[in-house]
Amino acid sequence: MTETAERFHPTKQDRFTFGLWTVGNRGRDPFGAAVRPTLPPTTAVERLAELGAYGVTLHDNDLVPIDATPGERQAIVGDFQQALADHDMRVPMVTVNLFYDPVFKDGALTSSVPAIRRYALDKAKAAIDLGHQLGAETFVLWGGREGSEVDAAKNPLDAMAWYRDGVNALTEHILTNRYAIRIAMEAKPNEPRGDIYLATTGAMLAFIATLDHPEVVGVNPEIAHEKMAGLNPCHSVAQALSAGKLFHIDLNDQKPGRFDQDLRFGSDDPKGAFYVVKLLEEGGYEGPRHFDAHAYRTEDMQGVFEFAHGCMRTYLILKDKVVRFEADQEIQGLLQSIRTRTGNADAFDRETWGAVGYAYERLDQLVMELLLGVR
Ligand code: GCO
Ligand code: MN
Ligand code: MN
Repeated sequence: MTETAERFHPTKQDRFTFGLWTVGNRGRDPFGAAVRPTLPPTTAVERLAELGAYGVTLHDNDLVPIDATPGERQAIVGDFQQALADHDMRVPMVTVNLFYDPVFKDGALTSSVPAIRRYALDKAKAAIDLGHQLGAETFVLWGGREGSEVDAAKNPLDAMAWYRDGVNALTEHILTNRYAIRIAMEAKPNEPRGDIYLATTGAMLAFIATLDHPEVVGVNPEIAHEKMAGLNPCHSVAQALSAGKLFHIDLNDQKPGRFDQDLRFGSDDPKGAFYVVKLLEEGGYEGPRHFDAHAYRTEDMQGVFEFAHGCMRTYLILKDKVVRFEADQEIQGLLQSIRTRTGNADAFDRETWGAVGYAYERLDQLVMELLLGVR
């Protein structure tokens, strides 16, 4: 290994995790078929462990098919647990698939059909049970189909009430069973629905305050989803952190204003990724660094693991840049002088402060040079 490779080599202490669906993504899109073979969950565990990951996360149906019998389920989960033990891998988060099966085409917890809402709730409870069995501390709830194209079809006030009832029932389930699990709600503005309810992390935070047990519910912001909404992910993550609600995070990248790209972490906007890493490392976030992204459709399986390795390496390189940022005398001096530029608060002079230059051009250029590796 070269010196740089060793320096940015992921280890268990870094707590990097990947969804089974990320490295398992077969490159299917609305215009083309799968380009890669199915990746068995046990192989994903093995390969990610080799790369230095801490664990994997999963939807119920990434592991257990939706139509599995109880016996089949037991065998599959047993084999999977064996693979986890063999490779010293954890499952810190599980989630539920309430979007793939045709039954959910007009929503799951917000379906206007009571029987579908009940089915969705039972499926989510079973996924929470699976999470408990696998030792997960977080249950992510992403309402991919909770939305609409036709607002005449469903009163959004009813949808909010059904959504609230659903999440309340899930917290009841967790509390009654005394599970050490918290729910993390994930927002997305659109895709697969024309519009998804509670479109941003900020909207989720406001919704959580209306629940029966808000203390058990936080958020799982995703970089790409905030960007799809035209927002600054760092600010969304900061709002969640400062509310004590950053229970989990989905790291990836995205060009704003496009379809859901799920790009390798930091690959589109390294500077934006730097500020997210800075926030996580300095803001007291203790959860796993979870990647929810996938390899380009051009890649074979080697490219998939190149992608996974790249996510972790970029995180570690940016983490190193955070240390350099704090140690950089010119950057720190500039920050200090910006704050104290013209004397004390007692002699406050409005016009002087109005005329002052903040030197942010210099500051930003210094950060650019730090990130580009010439500082
Ligand atoms: C997406 C979402 C999903 C969720 C996952 C967890 O845009 O498809 O980000 O990947 O994170 O389903 O519930
Ligand atoms: Mn996600
Ligand atoms: Mn996503």
